[in-house]
Amino acid sequence: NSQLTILDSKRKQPSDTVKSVVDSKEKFEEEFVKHVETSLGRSMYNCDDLAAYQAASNTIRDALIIDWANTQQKQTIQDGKRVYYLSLEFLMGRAMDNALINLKCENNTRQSLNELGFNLEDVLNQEPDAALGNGGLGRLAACFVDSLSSKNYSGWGYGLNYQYGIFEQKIIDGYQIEAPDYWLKYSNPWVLDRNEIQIPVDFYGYVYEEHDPNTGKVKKNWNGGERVLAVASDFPIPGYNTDNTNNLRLWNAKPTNEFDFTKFNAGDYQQSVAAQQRAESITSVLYPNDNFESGKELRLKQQYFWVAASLHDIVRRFKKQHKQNWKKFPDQVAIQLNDTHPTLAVVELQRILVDLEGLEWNEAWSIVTSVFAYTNHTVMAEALEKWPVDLVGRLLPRHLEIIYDINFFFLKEVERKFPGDRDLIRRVSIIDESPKSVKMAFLAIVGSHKVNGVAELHSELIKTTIFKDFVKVFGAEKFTNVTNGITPRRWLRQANPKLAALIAEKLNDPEYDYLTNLGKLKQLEQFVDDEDFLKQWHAIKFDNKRKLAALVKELTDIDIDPSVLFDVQVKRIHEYKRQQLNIFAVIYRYLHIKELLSKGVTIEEIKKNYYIPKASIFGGKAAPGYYMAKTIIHLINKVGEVINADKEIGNLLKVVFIPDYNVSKAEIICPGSDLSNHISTAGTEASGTSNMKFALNGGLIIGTVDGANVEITREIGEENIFLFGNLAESVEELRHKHVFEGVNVPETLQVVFNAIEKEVFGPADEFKSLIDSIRYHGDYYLVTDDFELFLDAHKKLEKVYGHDGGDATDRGHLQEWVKKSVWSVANMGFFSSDRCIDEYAENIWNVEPSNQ
Ligand code: B1H
Ligand code: IMP
Repeated sequence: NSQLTILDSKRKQPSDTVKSVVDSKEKFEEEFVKHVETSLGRSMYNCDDLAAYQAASNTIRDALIIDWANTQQKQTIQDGKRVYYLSLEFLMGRAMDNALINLKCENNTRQSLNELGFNLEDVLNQEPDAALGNGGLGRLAACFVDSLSSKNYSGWGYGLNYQYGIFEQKIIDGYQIEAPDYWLKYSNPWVLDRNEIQIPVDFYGYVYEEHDPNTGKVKKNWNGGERVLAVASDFPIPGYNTDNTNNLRLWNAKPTNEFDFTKFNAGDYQQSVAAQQRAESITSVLYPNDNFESGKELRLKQQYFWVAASLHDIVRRFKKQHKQNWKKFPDQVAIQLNDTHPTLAVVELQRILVDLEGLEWNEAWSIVTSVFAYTNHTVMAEALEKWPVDLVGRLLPRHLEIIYDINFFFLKEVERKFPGDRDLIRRVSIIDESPKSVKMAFLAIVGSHKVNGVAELHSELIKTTIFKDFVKVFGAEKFTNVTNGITPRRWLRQANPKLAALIAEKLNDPEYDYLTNLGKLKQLEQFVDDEDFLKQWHAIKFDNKRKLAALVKELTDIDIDPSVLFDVQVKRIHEYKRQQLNIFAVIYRYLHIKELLSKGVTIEEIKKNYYIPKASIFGGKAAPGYYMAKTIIHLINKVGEVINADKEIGNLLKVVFIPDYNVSKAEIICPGSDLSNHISTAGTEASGTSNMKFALNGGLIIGTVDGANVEITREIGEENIFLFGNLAESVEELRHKHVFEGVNVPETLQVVFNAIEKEVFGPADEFKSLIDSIRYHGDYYLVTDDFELFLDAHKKLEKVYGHDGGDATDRGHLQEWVKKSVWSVANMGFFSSDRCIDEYAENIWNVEPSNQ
């Protein structure tokens, strides 16, 4: 370590010039102008908002890079255990606003930009979202890297740098149309391209045996047939209130420079260039499926490319300091598998240790299983990865052999523990016999020392359903729970600056330390009877609703009145998430209102005795190949067209579909909702994380007893959430009943189906499959069973919102609602992703934060 000591003494200290840009306006302005004139090659006279965004980002980034380099050096010198979070998705959203907040230089930057003639919000709005993820799973990874940095852990993320993120959703004639998201149109100031970090990754080829004369043993070798280079792009991840700045390393696929002589000799230059170009296709596009596996060869290629490059990098870093002292590897490295997508890493590490480093199988395997841990995010059958044996064998011939060996030794162990239980052995086998395929979740369990679900209910469910046999084999201790969380820096401070400021003031916490100690929110309880405070709280919510209304107007040209109840459901469109239940209830409400009006009941009487005015706000993307989800989007839009054009209805009811829901829109939508829907069929939503985002911003929840709703209820109290619906334990029986006794469509829902079939919302065939799936195909998601319970829950909550049945535009009566809102926020501390990371660190990774 003497070399390290020398390095340490020589390492650059944060240079005053760069570091001071975050502290001094003069310095910021100087650096900004320098970037405009040199990095961008423009003059201040033709500097538009986009150029200002780039120059400001470059300025802030320079400061960040110094922290980043120091953190890496410090971590290297401290030589502690590092955590690696392997995720095929990182849904980061925008970087600049987040950096300003974590570096605590928002005010200075705002003022500097003002002095230079720019408005901070306009500048921030120039940044495209980094949308390298589908939904919850990818955003969770983004919250986790924020917490790893903010809580002073040494933890890196590894993923892919897709050229195209999740598609841009356009709504045309009420249909979803997908447009490519080429997010790297302009150079990205937040990335450092590490062109010097190049790792060769092989595919295809063949395995051959070699006799080692020294040991007398037969050694397996893999000769790859196609080589691609993995080149690193690094994204610095600033922590809040700390210099600790970790790294998110995303790989790009590039062609090798190695020349294909066979093709050259054949005189086929064009062909050989085409083959080179193909290499880049590996990281060109994110697969746009949420909770669904399409099983495409290119997807498997992405997975191997990514895990091979990441492991090579991790092993290289280890060897740099510990040579081949492999016994130490599990003390230095913890790797978390975000779902089964990186499961090949288990096989790759075993291959590295046995084939390349010459370890004995058992020694290698015990290292492998101490290093890995696996997080399961779903129990839905269509999302569980199974790769055809043929495909794996062709793409990765040596890996398939190793998978078979892993399975062989595992099943031998099962046989030893449960002699003669042939059926158990068949059930837990990693290889499915028909069709012959590799069950990735089983491989991940066998290759890990811990398996966790993402909310209590979900973690219990995996133990009693899909992984039941593995509890028997490995014991229940191998299975654990880490309930998901969200980062309060982005989801409170950044999304809702006014509420964050009010909280800081009430907590007497001018430095906003509560953002890394979210349990402090509890102190808000003491203000729940303070009239002035409630008024301030409500005024902030109203202001946020105004902002949301402005966004809706800008994107859809629909006017919604900020004084009505904003009833929001934004998330990926999926039958299990049940946007159809929500829109059917909206239709029912509309039809009922129309009926009342036709009987001479006045709008005022309806508001008083039946329905308070509300706007139903939807948003979310459907996977491009998911017909039913697209049908739901179409129905929502068609219903909106009819209701919004109905002059009689006025502001009593509006329906909007916000196109292209993404992270930066969520930052406006979450603070602007009164009520949000988390209404999945019980037992299907593993956790949900937007439920937490809405509640942390003072919105109330209507939800089923599913995922993290259960723990949110426990924390905030059941009087502060509107729960309804059948419970997870009844689902199987109800499904069974639907199939064998038929589906019973309640009268209320029948009215809705009739209206759709009478073409009130346009051609009926468009929606036929949706109705048929319920009426004739077993209503798998229990829409019929929960429909009236959903209507009842609405009646209850509208009483609270409307209180004495009065007009909701009178804000005085909202007090009961506002109190629930305060009460919820005060008890949301548990759902900080900082708490998740601490739990992973203690129970799974066995690492401690460094004392910064
Ligand atoms: C979640 C996925 C998912 N669970 C496969 N599973 C994918 C599965 O591209 N694929 O193949 C993509 C995504 N995503 C979500 O994870 C759960 O549905 C949520 O309930 C949970 O909150 C989230 C984070 O744990
Ligand atoms: P890696 O861990 O080898 O990938 O290094 C990541 C980054 O941290 C490098 O680009 C270096 O800038 C920095 N770094 C890592 N180890 C050392 C060290 O021992 N001395 C100085 N810088 C280091």
